[in-house]
Amino acid sequence: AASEWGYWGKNGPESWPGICTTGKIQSPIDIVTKDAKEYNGSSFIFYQHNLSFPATLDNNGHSVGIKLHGAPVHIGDEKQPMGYVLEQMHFHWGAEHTVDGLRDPLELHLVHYNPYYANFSEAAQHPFGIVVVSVLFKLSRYDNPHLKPIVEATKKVSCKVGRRTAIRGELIPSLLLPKNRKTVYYYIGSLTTPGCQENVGWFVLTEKLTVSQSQVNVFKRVRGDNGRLLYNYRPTQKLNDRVVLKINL
Ligand code: B30
Ligand code: ZN
Repeated sequence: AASEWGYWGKNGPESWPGICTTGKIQSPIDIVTKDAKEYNGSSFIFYQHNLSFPATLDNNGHSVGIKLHGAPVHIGDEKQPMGYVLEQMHFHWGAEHTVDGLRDPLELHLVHYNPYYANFSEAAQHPFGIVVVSVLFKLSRYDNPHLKPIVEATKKVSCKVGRRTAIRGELIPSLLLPKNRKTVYYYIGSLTTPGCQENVGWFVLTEKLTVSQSQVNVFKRVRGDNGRLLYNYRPTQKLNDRVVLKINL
């Protein structure tokens, strides 16, 4: 059960090793910008992200997760036109990836799987079955209007694990992505929660969006498996032999 792990105390990340792969390519990491190797990639494309979708938001006990309903949204490139299908999106308050040691207040994960596999869980058992696109949010004095329906939905599910609500109106994924989707940090890592399966492709977009402190505070009031979920980021993991690429797609 999800309640066997958490982000602090006796269920915190130090106690995950029994339930989490303890390999040498774990996530998240600190991205050291001066060490990122510049690279010209093949075109990487977001499909259907400008469409609008009915969406629901769940309190899953360790985050709030968003599911889109309808035609699959996916990403791909010339080599893999079939691409990766968006499974779900969720937030970490306290960003998981730090950049030059600095932690932003919020990070959005768009979790995709390779449709060669039957489903997400199956894909997670195979190298490159999963690709996560990550968007960092820096603190601003102003609310991010595009986060408003998500923040409102979060208030509705915050009292209890397992609650689900519809997101008001429809959700347009591209409004949760920065304008520049062409410059990204790329590295090979893992899922950031138990079982921490490895060989996950990570694309951390270099351009950030914004969020206000009062919007972040709504996330901090979510009740998780072990009381109020004040933060839900895993500490950064060792880079070991890995290289972070800065790709111009
Ligand atoms: S992440 O993007 O690396 N933070 C999962 C997906 C993405 C990441 C981490 C984990 C995942 O799907 N884990 C297993 C399934 N989860 C479903 C879920 O939506 O969040 C079920 C569970 O724990 O029992 Cu959590
Ligand atoms: Zn995540």
